[in-house]
Amino acid sequence: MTPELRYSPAMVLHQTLHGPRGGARSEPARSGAPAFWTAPVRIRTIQPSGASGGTGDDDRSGEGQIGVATKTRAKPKKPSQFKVLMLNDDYTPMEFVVMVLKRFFQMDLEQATRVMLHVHQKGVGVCGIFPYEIAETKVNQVMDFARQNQHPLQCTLEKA
Ligand code: TYC
Repeated sequence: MTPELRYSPAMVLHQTLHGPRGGARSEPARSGAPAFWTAPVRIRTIQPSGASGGTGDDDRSGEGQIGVATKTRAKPKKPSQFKVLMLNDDYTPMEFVVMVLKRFFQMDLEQATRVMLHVHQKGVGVCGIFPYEIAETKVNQVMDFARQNQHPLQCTLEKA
């Protein structure tokens, strides 16, 4: 028997819950992946000898079969980011666009003016990058506010 394959049930359970060294989250991520982006883990278990009608030997007897079980740890989804884009039009007043950028994207006057002028000149510009639900909320807030003020200002989102 290979000594390093002899794990107690408690160790196997610990590995299943916490990963090979019990501290995957606190270890520096390999290959530059974010800490929450965990790799599938391989765990080893010791199976009781004989699937049925075994001798009753447990893994301490040295007679138990060595089995390899693979278990994929639940991998938390990396939140995908979305750009909120502002589109140019010929009718919305520049002052209104600046007000929108200040109000919904927490820009100061200088930033908001720069972004507004960029959109005015290029046709489209990025107001910010957010997780999907926040980006969607911002788009709705901008569109509602523009509609209430009878401006045709358009805002949309795009995967970052
Ligand atoms: N082009 C508009 C004007 O000349 C100003 C404007 C800028 C409108 C940015 C929309 O997203 C926009 N009044």
